[in-house]
Amino acid sequence: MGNENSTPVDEATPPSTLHGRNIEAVAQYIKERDVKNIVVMTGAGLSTSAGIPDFRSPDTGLYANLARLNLPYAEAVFDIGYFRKNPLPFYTLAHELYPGKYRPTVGHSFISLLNKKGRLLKLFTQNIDCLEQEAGVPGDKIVYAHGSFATQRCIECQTEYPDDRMKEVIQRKEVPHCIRKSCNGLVKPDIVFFGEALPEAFHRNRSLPAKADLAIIMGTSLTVQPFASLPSFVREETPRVLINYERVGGLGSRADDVLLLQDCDEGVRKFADALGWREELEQEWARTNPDKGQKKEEDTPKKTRQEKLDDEVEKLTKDIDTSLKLSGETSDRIKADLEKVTASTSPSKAATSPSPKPSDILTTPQTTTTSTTASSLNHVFPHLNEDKLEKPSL
Ligand code: CNA
Repeated sequence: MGNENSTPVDEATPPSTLHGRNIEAVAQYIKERDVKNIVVMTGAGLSTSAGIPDFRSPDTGLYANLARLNLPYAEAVFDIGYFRKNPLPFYTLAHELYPGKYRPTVGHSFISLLNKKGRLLKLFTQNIDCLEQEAGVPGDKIVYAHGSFATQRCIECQTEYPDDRMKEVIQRKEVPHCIRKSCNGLVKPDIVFFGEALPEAFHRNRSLPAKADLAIIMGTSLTVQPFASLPSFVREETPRVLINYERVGGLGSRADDVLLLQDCDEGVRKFADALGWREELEQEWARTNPDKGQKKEEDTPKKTRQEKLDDEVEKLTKDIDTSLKLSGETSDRIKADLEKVTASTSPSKAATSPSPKPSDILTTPQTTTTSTTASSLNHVFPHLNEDKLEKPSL
């Protein structure tokens, strides 16, 4: 992250750009100045109300639950080395997370509405669920910082794989191979795995926050670099709005920062109320395939957010558990392969992820714990290690 001071600004300090440090003042600023260059930055928290668990939450996060399974370590599911040997766990997960299953949230629709009103400069998302596009945000307005399921290619010869075939293969829970018969390499969605570079689009666009007239940050812990630095490149006098359960990334330390420490959907509704856009927001959201997700919940007894996430995680872990019931022979082969992979693990990975002891691999079921690495997502994307970052030149 940038060298930004993270001390919350004194309540008595007057904002320099806004009339007040609240969402009504931000709405007033948008209207009075006819603000058109809004940059939005999002993370997993924007999609949790759609039923997609985040990765790291101690009990409901995917990693916490994957750790109970026979993977050598939970993050192996996104490890390119492991994927080459055993792509099945990833494809089981992909079957669950594949776009089209979940309904976008009101938060996603708020971003689409910003775009329809000609006020969205760019959306930077860390998410891989493509719900932004499903909500109506055009692809050219989105920077998928960690890639997405939108495209896929052979990991050997890089030949692109057709979208319709990918959908069919994932629905059948199969593993796709290169369309070039002579190659037959494994196909993988363009999601950033361990040891892979960030998409070129991220680097091309990462100076945009400095041109923004307003930044909105939603549903992210701002722990993954270099994404986490983006808000610090917003100009000092430019208002920044954080909508998140918790204060993150030094937001609140500037005079024109406005914090809505609450649910993303509630926060954007409050924002829309202040802008006088509430009805349009609800209409925008109503367009997002109401037969999926939330609609069904209206017909069934109401579950708490926690219960819904628990259900989703349990279903997912059961599916993966089933896929991973390996025969003794396969298990031995993978164990031997993994010992080789472990031996050749890159230094950044080794530094951030507890290396499984060969004797633990595929033999010792891991308990669900919040490891110390859970406080940072560097273990998810070790190549994003802060030390290795080039700062955007602004
Ligand atoms: P994170 O580190 O899990 O942080 C999520 C943040 O959102 C936390 O600060 C939570 O308190 C907050 N939060 C969770 N739910 C809500 C809510 N409903 N309203 C308000 N705040 C909420 O996730 P990040 O995105 O910061 O981490 C980056 C990783 C997670 C990226 O690489 C993603 O690819 C990855 N991820 C993506 C998805 C997805 O595509 N939907 C799901 C899980 C993980």
